[in-house]
Amino acid sequence: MALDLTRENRDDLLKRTLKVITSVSHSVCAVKFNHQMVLPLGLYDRVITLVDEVHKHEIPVIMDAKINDIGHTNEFIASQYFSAGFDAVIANPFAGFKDGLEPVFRIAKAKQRGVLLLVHMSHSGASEGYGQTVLDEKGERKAQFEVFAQRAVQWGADGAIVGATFPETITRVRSILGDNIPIFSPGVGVQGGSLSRALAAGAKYAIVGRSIYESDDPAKSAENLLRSVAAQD
Ligand code: 3DU
Repeated sequence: MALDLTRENRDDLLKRTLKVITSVSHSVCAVKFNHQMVLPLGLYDRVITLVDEVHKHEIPVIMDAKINDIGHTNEFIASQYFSAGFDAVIANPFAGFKDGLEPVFRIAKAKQRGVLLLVHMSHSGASEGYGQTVLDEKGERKAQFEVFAQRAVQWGADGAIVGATFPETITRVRSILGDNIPIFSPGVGVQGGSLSRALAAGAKYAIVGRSIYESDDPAKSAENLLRSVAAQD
């Protein structure tokens, strides 16, 4: 579950987020935060409380930092999120490995945390970057996301993000990743992606935000999503 709630008042934001966590904890296998929560609430101020709260339910917490800078800052960013208790971070392979994401992988390995790579995002403009045709290191024409899927294997990523709005891309990425690197798929629901199609195409996990936390009954919405998957099995 992605938790990107918006409230003008920070106390309201914290209270509502805690309430959603408690109500859906039996239906989700991980919780993901992004800057939407860290900016208003502060990492060591109140986000750390949320991370602890999720951990009380024995659920891992992912920081969707989309890390994308030079190694020097990437290293500090990743280590701060791991210090605050996050179990995994999301990083952007456009930054490259050498002097880019290498320190993120190194720290994650040392601390036994995870790194998930954005292989193809879910919004329509994602194809402008992740879907562009490029020449790989051997000079072969490939889609950018195919190169990123290969990098996920080479760099030892713990997961790959591929939008549910691009099911054929999920299938192609899955064929490159094999069974060892799971695909996490955002874009289900409000962004127009289909949960059943994403899973059938090869995603292992769906990342769902607004369809759960903005509904009148988040617990029920999460249960309904689970039930729809079970019915498919
Ligand atoms: O559209 P939703 O409300 O279900 O939220 C999707 C979440 O997944 C949100 O946190 C967003 O930051 C994240 N995400 C994408 O939507 C697309 C990506 O490619 C990667 C992450």
